[in-house]
Amino acid sequence: LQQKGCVIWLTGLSGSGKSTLACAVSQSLHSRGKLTYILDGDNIRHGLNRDLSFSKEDRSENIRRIGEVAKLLADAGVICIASSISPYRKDRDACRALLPKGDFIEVFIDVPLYVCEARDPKGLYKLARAGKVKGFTGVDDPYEPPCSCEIVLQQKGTDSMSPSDTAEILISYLEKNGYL
Ligand code: GGZ
Repeated sequence: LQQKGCVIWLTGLSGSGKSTLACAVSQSLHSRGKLTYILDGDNIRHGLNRDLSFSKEDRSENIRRIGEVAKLLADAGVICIASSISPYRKDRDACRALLPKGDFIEVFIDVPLYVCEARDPKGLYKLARAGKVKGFTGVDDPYEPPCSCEIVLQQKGTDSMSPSDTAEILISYLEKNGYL
């Protein structure tokens, strides 16, 4: 196997477009013959992490486990794309510390809360505002943006970033840094 593994860590609010971007990057890498794997927070919470809630402690444990699995995949030469809110800086930094320098690529999907809330693809913001879902990130639970990360994808205003454009930014980063 000639491939060097790494972890692309997508962090951002619910509805910011993490899963869509993860799919776009993954497809683009497949078309280049690369092996990828998406660890999607929402999916993993149905299996490996189905015992975890959205409390601060359980979110940390969620991220810790995803970080450990991502590390295993990267060790095996896979380009692993982790996509979860991962609201706490400390938890993301702990995942970074599991990997050799350079192999953890943190990407902040910086979409304003009001835009995510307007999209509300699953109606969860609406439920959170109505008090029917408690502790929802951005509404009544914290999100700590990265202080320094490898890539910031910033959306200004309400025009959505195109997934193929943002995927291309990540692909270029991988190329420049010797992962492709
Ligand atoms: C945030 C929640 C919550 C609460 C359910 N807070 O947009 P989605 O629906 O598909 O993605 C969200 C997902 C978040 O799971 P993560 O594992 O990424 O979160 S964390 O990294 O904070 O552990 C959302 C849904 O689960 N969801 N309740 N209270 N998001």
